[in-house]
Amino acid sequence: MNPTETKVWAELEAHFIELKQLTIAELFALDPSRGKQFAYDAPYWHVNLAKQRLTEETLKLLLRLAKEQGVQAEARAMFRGERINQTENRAVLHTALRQMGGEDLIVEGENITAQVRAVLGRMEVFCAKVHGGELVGHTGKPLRSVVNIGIGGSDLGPLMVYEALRYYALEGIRVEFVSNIDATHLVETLKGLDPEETLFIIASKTFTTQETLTNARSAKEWLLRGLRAGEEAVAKHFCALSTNLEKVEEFGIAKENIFGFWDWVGGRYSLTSAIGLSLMLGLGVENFHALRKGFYAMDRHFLEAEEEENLPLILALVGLWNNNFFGAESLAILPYDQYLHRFPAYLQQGDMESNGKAVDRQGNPVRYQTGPIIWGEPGTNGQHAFYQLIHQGTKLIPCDFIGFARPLNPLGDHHKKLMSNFFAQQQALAFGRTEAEARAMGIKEEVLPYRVFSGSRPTTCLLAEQLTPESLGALIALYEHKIFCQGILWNLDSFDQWGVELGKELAGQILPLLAGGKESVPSDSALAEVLEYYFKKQNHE
Ligand code: G6Q
Repeated sequence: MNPTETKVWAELEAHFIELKQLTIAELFALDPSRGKQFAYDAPYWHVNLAKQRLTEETLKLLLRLAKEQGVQAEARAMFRGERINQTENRAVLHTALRQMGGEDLIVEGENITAQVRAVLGRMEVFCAKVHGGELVGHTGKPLRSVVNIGIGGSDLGPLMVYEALRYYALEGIRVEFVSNIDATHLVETLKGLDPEETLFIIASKTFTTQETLTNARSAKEWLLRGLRAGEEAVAKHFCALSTNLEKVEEFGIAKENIFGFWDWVGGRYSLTSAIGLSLMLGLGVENFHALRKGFYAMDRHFLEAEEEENLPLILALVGLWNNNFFGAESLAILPYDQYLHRFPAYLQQGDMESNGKAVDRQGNPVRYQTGPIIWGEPGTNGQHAFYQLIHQGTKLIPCDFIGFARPLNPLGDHHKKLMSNFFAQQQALAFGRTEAEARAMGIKEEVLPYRVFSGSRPTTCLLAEQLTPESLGALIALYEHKIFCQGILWNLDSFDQWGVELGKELAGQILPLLAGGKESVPSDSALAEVLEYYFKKQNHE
């Protein structure tokens, strides 16, 4: 059912009309204890929602919405392996990838847990051989550089986690990521790498993605040229992560170097599958499992916690409240930790590819807002750039502030200063600065209007003890399940991505034009016009 058709929707609308009159400052004045009231604990994470524009009544109504939409029943269906990805007729089982206890999961007669365990086992053996120097390159040298070639879901997850957990990276092995079809990415990455010591991981679920295959072929040429070797060297320097074993073998990758996964793993949810091989190689087997442990802890919380305490569900409802009632179009993700610098980009895919949809699960166009625009950068950098618009612009931008109590690099008072900014920004956004306060500070009348801050800009505070593989895994799972809940609340299929497929088709149509191999007329006059310029400049005219 669409959310707007639920019984509680009209009540939410009526409640909103009343609540929107109140600023966050007024909400605190009405109930000074709200700081405690809206605090939540989930594995590894403590979250405070008191600086959101809501009351207990809001959450009560929103939880009724979740009930009417059957969010928890749908969650159980996902964990059980029902085919909830309707448009692709697939199960959605990324949670099975990190299952660390309990009974084996059997779906449609297949032991999913055993399959996952088998691939993880092969990955571990492979990593042990690389780390121990047993697996060597064509010339007998140990493999010290790993280049993961993939894009989208086969890149962003491992790249984000590798950056986030760099502190824990193994010494003596470096991991690089190449995704863009722009040759610059590959060329710049390969500079300084020694082909004798380089292992390429070709990560592609379908093994048909233009960018990845083009980069893989060029990497192969670079390797064979560098080694002055023939195709036989490929077996020692290439492995593949894919569901399409046939296509991988066609590429020439040895069978024992192929790590499979399954159609029930969505690209953007795949980092704990074989797609995480670069992580296991770069961070070590133990850290990879610690990451899975964090995921698993949040999975259990999501599955078992009561609705009122269920953090992914609560975050989803608050997001919907800002999106569908306050009309917020975006959500800023602001990690106060430099290691998390790719986290907003990773979430951009996770959220926008999942819930950037305008057709409901019955195939009808939706008449309400769905997924928000996700963006962000680490703090405090963003404070010196785009926060101006969040503080004083015309748009309402809810923000998630993500921080840690203990730094990984305790240097002087850096962390105290970092975190004082973290807390201060949330306070400033909530309470702003009134005219009277500005005047009392001695601000001159002529600039007073510019020095006033309306406040009442909603923020969520997410805190963990320290950035560890476990807390990172839990954080990712928290957002994954939040996205899932919102998909159900908005009645969307969060697990297809036909927009991505369209891009893949269109690039294939224009390529022959650019390659000059085909006499074909561009289908629109703007394209014809820019192509004229493009070809002229290619010929230095
Ligand atoms: C993710 C999307 C998309 C996909 C890439 C790469 O959920 O489906 O980002 O991961 O297009 O696809 P392959 O892994 O098949 O190369």
